[in-house]
Amino acid sequence: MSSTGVISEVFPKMANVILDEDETRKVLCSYRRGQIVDRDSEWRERSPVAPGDRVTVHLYGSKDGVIEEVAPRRNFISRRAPGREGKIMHTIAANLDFVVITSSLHQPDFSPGLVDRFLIATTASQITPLIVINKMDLASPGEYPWKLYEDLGYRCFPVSSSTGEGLNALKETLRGKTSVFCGHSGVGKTSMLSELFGDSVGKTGAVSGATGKGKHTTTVSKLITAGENTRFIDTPGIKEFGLLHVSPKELIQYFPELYELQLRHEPYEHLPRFESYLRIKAALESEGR
Ligand SMILES: Nc1nc2c(ncn2[C@@H]2O[C@H](COP(=O)(O)OP(=O)(O)OP(=O)(O)O)[C@@H](O)[C@H]2O)c(=O)[nH]1
Ligand SMILES: [Mg+2]
Repeated sequence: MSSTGVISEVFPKMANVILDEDETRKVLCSYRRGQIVDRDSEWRERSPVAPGDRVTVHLYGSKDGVIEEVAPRRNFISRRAPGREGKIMHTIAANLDFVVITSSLHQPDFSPGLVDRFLIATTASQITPLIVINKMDLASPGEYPWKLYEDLGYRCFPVSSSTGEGLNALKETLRGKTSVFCGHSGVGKTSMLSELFGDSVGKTGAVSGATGKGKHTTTVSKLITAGENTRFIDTPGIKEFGLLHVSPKELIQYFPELYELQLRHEPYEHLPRFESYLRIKAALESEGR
């Protein structure tokens, strides 16, 4: 018997699929590499399916099946697969309305470098980014490191999973949409999702007192349905976001405020994101791009 559904979690050679006909039913399905066409001429997929992929499955009994077909993606967000040689890409999630770039104000400190890399990737894949700054309960008066992004027109949500501050506005925005929550380990992605949608999300873990970094508590990305067509994907904290398809020469176009001045032959070195632009450019150059 064939059914349709959405990929929830991906393991080596297997994936959990949530069935359309009954969202409470998860089926563990096998997949084969060969059955999925290459989506990119330059980069090979680390895994043929990603959370959010729409699939047709053949069911064996009530709990097992095999993936027969993967539907073309509306969009997807990918990065260079970490720890792999060659042009291997890791698709974080597919068929998205929002990429929620999740950071914390402290523990760990707000990281504009990672925000900028995600903004480049969401621009390239034409997915709307939302910037969330969690742990606002740790703020000193007047702390406002995300102002720069608000001034550039991005939607920012300062929140606290601990006190609940700001969560209603975020929840309203996510209603009826599919969103992936990405960011460093320990910023509070799983805590926030549990506050927003209930306790079924997963384990949370303390940030190391010694390094101020998270301990990679979430280990596998997971799509969860939260009713009213609301879906979200919790992901493991990432250390780095290696960009695909962006050359050092084109990079400035992803910093529109710098690019605009460059086109007018005006100086732009004084703008806040100039340093970040230079750092990412140097990284791309060192990768030989
Ligand atoms: N002070 C404060 N701590 C928070 C807040 N939200 C989460 N935390 C704490 O931050 C730590 C990390 O939270 P997690 O939800 O596990 O973080 P994560 O982003 O899911 O981490 P990974 O799964 O490793 O990627 C936990 O000890 C939480 O209790 C907050 O709003 N304020
Ligand atoms: Mg987590």
